[in-house]
Amino acid sequence: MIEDVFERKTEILDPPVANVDHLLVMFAMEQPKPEPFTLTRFLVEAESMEIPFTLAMNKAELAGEESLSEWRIRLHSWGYQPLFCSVDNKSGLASLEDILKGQTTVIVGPSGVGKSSLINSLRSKQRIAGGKEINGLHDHKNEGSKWLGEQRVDTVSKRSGQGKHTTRNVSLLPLSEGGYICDTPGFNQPSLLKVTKRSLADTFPEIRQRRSASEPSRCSFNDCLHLGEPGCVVNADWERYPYYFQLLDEIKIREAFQLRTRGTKREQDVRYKVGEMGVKQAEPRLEPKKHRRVSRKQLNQSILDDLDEDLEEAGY
Ligand SMILES: Nc1nc2c(ncn2[C@@H]2O[C@H](COP(=O)(O)OP(=O)(O)OP(=O)(O)O)[C@@H](O)[C@H]2O)c(=O)[nH]1
Ligand SMILES: [Mg+2]
Ligand SMILES: [Zn+2]
Repeated sequence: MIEDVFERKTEILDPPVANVDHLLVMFAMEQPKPEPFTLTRFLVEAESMEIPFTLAMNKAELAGEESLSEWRIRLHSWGYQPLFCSVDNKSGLASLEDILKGQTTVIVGPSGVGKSSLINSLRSKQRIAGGKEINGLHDHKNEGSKWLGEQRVDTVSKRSGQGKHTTRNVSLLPLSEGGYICDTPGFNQPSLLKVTKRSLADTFPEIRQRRSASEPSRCSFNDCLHLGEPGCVVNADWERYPYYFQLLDEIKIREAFQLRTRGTKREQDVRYKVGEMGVKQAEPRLEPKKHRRVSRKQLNQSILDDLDEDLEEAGY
């Protein structure tokens, strides 16, 4: 039953949730190990939401001191100060609790990193409290188990070290210190739908930093994409430059594709193909039958022919 509808002030897309104050991007130090390109995708997505976010690296107790310090330095060079934590030995949880209280947070990250485990751990206090009244909200008797129950967690796969996609739904849960946390199913490929080829550069702290360091000169061209244009102040001398390049490529293809086919916005319309020498290449995901049957009726045939030609020329 819908009881009230609030004005939409903020919105995130993956998963679709409105009126969020804060995003918690969670990865694990081990099981599964952080994959730098996937982590970059999550960071780019978080930056593009225009909502404050925190990066937490869980399962810190499984990683050696050396690996922790390597990742701390590495992420610092990307422009981030992650919070290392462990749901298992409770380190870092007090700081996280502090950050989360009083806000509505959505937690995102790959499957198996411990999102639901963290939520259970943070909410375990209020479960003991019995559930008569939490944060001024009455616990309706028949809702009690859902509102207060634990989120299901499961071990990561022994073979792959990846999570098993345990959480299937998005659910909003009250925190004992006030505020809400939204548990979400783990996934690996944020869609980056709010990012355009022009705005991508702003989602990389390394580029922002190089541009502001060169004030007031900046890049010679206003529409510089920092791909080695003359007078560009952003060099290629930073670790994630290849990722910037790869994401730009992907977004360019998506934009061209969206422009031509209109109305394919929520489709996963880019996929990766491993090409020569193992270099990954983005290409539009064409679902020939499904896509064409609808489109041919609606779209001018010549537009589709153009698209085919362009793709052919580009070698797809
Ligand atoms: N060693 C260790 N294991 C942890 C820690 N936190 C969570 N786990 C374990 O990691 C596994 C996955 O935890 P979940 O909470 O289900 O992970 P999730 O991120 O919610 O996964 P999805 O729901 O699939 O997205 C479980 O076996 C947890 O017990 C931690 O700090 N250290
Ligand atoms: Mg979960
Ligand atoms: Zn530039």
